[in-house]
Amino acid sequence: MKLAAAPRIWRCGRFELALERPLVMGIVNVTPDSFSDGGRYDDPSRAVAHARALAEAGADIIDVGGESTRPGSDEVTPEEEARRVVPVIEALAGDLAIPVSVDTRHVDVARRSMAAGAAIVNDVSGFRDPAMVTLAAACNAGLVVMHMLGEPKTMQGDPHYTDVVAEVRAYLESRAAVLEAAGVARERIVLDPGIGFGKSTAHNLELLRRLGEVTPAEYPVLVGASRKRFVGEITGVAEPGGRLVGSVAAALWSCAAGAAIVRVHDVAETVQALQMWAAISG
Ligand code: HH2
Repeated sequence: MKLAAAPRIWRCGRFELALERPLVMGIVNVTPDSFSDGGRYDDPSRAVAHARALAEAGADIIDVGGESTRPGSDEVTPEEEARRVVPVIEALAGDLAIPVSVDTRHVDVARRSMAAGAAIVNDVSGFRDPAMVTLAAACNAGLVVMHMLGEPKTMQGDPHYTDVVAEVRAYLESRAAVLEAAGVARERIVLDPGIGFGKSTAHNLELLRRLGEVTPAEYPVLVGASRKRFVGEITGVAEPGGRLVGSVAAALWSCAAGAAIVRVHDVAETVQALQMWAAISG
């Protein structure tokens, strides 16, 4: 399955990313409590070193987050979040040749991150906050618009959909329409079904299985399945760091089903798998 009508480029500030092959977004969580790498990179120098290593390993984008949005997590104040991410983004944007993305749902953090050099705003709440829409319209950053049911604190309580694919699609379409009506060019927008954000394992699997139906073909799709709980549920691997192979399998499936970007912790391994997939698929 191919997203034939999707644009061939993603405009992200001063970057124009070609979407001729799937891109790999490497994750850097500058947090004490992220589900898989919390506490490992919460010191700025360790976060910067890790991001550089991911770029070396072949990442096309580095996504920097300062708030865990794992199920049950508490919200972090925008001040604290900015304190975590801004110095890291500044250091990376100054010397990496690839775009740096900020993973935030807070407008002040997005604004300060862009001032520090972030070229992409990745909002797990799908630009629900009208102030985020206004900011998006006033800048030229790339935007990742993700679907999340409710809030991280409660989203895994008992997620319910009549038709998960149709409902996620309707949400993403409506958020993209709001952004475009505010003046955002379509070529800046990427949509993301939000694997694990208010979804059971069955919901995640259905979204991946029917990925081509989850978004309108005009928009590139990003999938973030890396090390997530459903990978653990299916494989029986309790420790997130042990879910590498299952995660790479999910990334490969996603790309074969049309994803333009995969968001992963294990960049080198994902890049290697995608190189083989690309060579075989021609
Ligand atoms: N998943 C997480 C965070 N941000 N952004 C997008 N666009 N898509 C995702 O699937 C996504 C995301 C959760 O993963 P992680 O950052 O590793 O964990 P935590 O939220 O605990 O920091």
